[in-house]
Amino acid sequence: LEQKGCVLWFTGLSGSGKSTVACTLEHALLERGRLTALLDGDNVRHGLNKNLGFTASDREENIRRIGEVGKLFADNGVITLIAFISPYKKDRDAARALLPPGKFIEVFMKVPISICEQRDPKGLYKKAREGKIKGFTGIDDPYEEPEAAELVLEAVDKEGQMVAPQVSAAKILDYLR
Ligand code: GGZ
Repeated sequence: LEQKGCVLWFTGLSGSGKSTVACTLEHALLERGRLTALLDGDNVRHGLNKNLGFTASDREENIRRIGEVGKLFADNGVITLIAFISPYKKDRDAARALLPPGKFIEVFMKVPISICEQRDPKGLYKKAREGKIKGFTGIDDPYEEPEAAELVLEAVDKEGQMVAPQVSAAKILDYLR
């Protein structure tokens, strides 16, 4: 039996569409009979990592644990979709180093902060601008862009149209093939 486990590591600002694209891709993979898992803030920060906040060292520990969990899933043959801001390059690279070459696929959701802020689905950018949230990524906390991501997905196409999650998911599927 072929083992197809890997980690698809989505990185990008809050509101860049990481979870949305990961969820769309997961559905497409399930339709194709693949074994998948999806880790994101909604299922990890409320459980495994509920003792962690958003300081630099807590974000580092958040990503370290998620990287280790991703390795466990991937080693067990699961296509593991991981969607966290993961703002620090060194932390993403440490997660990458846990896996054999080719088994860690970094997907950079390259969305300008202006678009993330317009979307603001949870009103968090507004709160950050008002100073009600301190240390918000992209406002008063860093985001280090990937320099060598396997995939770079942009929010707007060459005609200036928003890219649908299905289109981004299809690009990742092509890459996996
Ligand atoms: C960034 C924050 C913060 C701060 C709460 N900075 O849009 P969301 O709500 O659902 O995604 C954000 C999520 C980020 O958690 P991650 O685990 O992905 O971050 S990291 O990888 O940096 O550890 C946002 C919400 O949590 N959130 N406070 N200060 N995002």
